[in-house]
Amino acid sequence: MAQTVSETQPTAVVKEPETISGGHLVAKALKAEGIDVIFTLCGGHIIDIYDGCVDEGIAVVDVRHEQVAAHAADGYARVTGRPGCAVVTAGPGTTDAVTGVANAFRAESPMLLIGGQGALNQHKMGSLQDLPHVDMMTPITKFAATVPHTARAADMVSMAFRECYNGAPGPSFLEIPRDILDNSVPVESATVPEAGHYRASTKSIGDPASVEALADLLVRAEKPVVLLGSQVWTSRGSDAAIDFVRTLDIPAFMNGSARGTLPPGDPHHFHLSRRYGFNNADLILIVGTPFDFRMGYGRRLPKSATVVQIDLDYRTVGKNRDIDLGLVGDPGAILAAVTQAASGRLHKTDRKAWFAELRAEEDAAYQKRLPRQLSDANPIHPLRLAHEINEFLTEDSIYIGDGGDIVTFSGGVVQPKSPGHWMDPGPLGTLGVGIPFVLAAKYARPDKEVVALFGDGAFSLTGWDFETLVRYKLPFVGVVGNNSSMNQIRYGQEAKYGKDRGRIGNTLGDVKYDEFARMLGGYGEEVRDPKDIGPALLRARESGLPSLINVWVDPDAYAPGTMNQTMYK
Ligand SMILES: Cc1ncc(C[n+]2csc(CCOP(=O)(O)OP(=O)(O)O)c2C)c(N)n1
Repeated sequence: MAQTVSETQPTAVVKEPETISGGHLVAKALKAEGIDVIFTLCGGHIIDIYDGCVDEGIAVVDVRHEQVAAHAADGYARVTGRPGCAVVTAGPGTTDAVTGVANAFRAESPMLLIGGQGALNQHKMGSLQDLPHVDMMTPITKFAATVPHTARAADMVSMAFRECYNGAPGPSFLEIPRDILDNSVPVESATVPEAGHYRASTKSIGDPASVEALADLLVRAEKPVVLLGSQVWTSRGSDAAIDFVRTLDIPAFMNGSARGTLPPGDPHHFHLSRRYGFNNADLILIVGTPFDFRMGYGRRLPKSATVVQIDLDYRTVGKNRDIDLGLVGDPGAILAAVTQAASGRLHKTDRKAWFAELRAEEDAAYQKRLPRQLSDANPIHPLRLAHEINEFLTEDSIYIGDGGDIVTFSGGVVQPKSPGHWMDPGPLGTLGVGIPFVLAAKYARPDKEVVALFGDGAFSLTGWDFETLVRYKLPFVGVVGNNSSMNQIRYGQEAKYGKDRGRIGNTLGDVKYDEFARMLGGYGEEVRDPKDIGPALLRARESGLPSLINVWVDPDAYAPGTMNQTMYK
């Protein structure tokens, strides 16, 4: 039998180098970061990343608007403590995501937005969807860059994540041209940073002398108060904060994401007496929240009090209001160090009168509001709606507020029962975060119940992604406080220009959001009588579906914050 050439003459085998594409390198770096899901809306520029995600076991959750993808990445970071990731196409995909990135920037939420771009060999030639994305993103991110070579794709993804944690956390942006994702390079030429090996793990307490100085101030103080801000939750310092207020016996107020650090009813939890507390305290400790509009830029703090500020960001400490002591570092680590430095040196009984004074203020404010909270009025008073939602929440309910006046009302009444169970846009005040935050929260924590209150205006901005919740089988209890208008703005217009000229650009149709929910495959009910709110919420919970309870609320009831226009002061 004739022998073939290969059998008779062994030839040298030239082994082709193993190669990997840019899209697959990106996915490997995402995996190393612990990303298990990307939020996205598809486009031809980014398909190679999807293919990489398939190999790495990263879920691809597709939404109906890129703003939703970016807000979901922000929300995912808030809920998990790990950065979120959104992937969008070039041009309009990236511009659509700008608001989500901007919101994460002001809220100090770590996330990576990856945007597509035209191929490098068509650079500035007018390719489809070409825009100067990096220039656009630079002012609203901690880091924005283009990936210039396929071999750098993974390394630069890891770099972008590292940059998210420089000081106070925030978003990064990477633009990756189409050919960079499509091309392949030899595996050995491309660095893929190893999980857990490309950034520091330090949680800094800053200067130990400042920790001692703060401990001394707190031991000596007779009427101290502490305001726990969002960074307490972002840096996962809740346990340290709880230990701090209990060991040092300090009344605590909470704002933003730190709401729920202590549960309502806890002896150290105060809520309605903040103004009184600040006005009468001898020591005010501000932790992880800036002196921005929510704090009246610090101007409302009395000159007589000693003011101490702790923040992750050096630039925030002492900004807008002079302070007596400033500490830069990780809020949880600093609070733990201060607790240790001060413990055993306190005379708790000395503060009994101060606690009693604050509690009396708190109770008086609550009693004053209670009749409206329990109002049987028809149309429904927004405070009654907030009251019913508060009664409905359990320790496992993550509460999301997305709206104007209706959410301002609820902020005073709705109390999350556990740390990290409160989500609002943060200081950018972005309407439309609600549905994306529901998506992120329920996807990340299927064991939790998610409850969201929307203004009808706010819901309309991103409401189509209710369909995404149906598609991914993510049940939640949604409530639309429907006043057929953008009331928070309407109030200011009517107050300034009168009833006739004040209804410009702020009225909405009488939309039945319950029907909208049913049309998309969810659960929906309409409520006009206050006594029906509670049972409707229970039925929504039991439906096991994404739901919207459309509650018609009184369009002529306004929150005090709206009437005083405090957000502009
Ligand atoms: C994206 C965005 N657009 C506009 C605004 C300005 N704004 C603040 S409150 C508000 C009205 C919101 O109306 P709705 O959600 O129905 O709540 P309501 O005030 O009626 O209770 C508007 C338009 C904003 N904060 N965010």
